[in-house]
Amino acid sequence: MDDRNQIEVLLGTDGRGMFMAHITIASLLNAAKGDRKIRINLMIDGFDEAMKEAIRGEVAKHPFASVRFIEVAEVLGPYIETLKACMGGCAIGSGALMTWGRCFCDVLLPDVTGRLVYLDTDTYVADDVAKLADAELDGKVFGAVPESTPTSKESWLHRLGLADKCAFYFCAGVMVFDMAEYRRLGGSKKLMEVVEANRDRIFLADQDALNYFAGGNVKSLHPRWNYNDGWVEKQFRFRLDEKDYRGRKPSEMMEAIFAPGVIHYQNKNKPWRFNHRPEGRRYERLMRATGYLKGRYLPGSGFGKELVRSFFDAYHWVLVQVAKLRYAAWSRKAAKETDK
Ligand SMILES: [Mn+2]
Repeated sequence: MDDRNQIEVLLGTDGRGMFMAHITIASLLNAAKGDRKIRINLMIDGFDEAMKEAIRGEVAKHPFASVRFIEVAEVLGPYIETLKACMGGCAIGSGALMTWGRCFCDVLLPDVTGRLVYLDTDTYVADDVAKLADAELDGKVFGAVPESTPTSKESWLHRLGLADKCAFYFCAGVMVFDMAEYRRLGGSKKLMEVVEANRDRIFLADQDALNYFAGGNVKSLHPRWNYNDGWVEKQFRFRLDEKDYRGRKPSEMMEAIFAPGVIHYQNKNKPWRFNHRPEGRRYERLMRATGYLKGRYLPGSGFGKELVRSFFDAYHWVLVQVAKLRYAAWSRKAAKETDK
């Protein structure tokens, strides 16, 4: 295997959120084809040796994978007050500032010069990350999926004053960086200048900052790479022959529903606690496999609740089948139209 072909992945967590990073990493390595080396670059803060050992143990199950730990406190330190001031729209938990680490990847990972895949730790990777790392970027600095945002005057682009400049506002939870391009455009140094200049408007932390920095220089990736499981229920709000639904192609949203590449648990209902979200089961299975769920039930659940959840599972399964049928009907219609 050739090192130049190595896939570089970046995640970040503090000690408290460590199990989430572990599960994202496990899902990613399980879904990888394994014909390319993968290096996990894990930004950490407040990690003890046992936590590192658990992550190393997971990675060691896969001969193609390696991991290195990167302390971020020192790099973020000089900017902490500025960064805190830009988080009005975020819940500040213990690890909230960690997400800023991705902006400093040019400094933190000096040896990464090609592509870098960034993943939030509230994700589950369901397909080979190589496909994401190799996504066509058309010379843009980032690849990312448009965020579901109102298309009206209240849109997030309007909030930031970017509406004339950008075709869409992207979600920074799953990103592909072109590192050479990021450095050429000034990287984290330039990004912090942008943050200083716009700090009254920056509300959603580094996601707003990255949208400012890019200013439209972003390739829109297929939505299956940042799949929100709520779409399976929202599918009836759009017709497949429409060009656009909140910045995305409806037909591609359907493809994401039945073949997600990265599931992003963006809603407030997270899969490590009991709820009725559609894509919780595979997360729960991996929690068991990695040893983070030992009892019979998720926290907050019990026999009766699990029974109700089974009905929701059946309902969600039906919704996925409906999505497949709608998509097949649309494909047939589209094929007929091209024949004419
Ligand atoms: Mn997230």
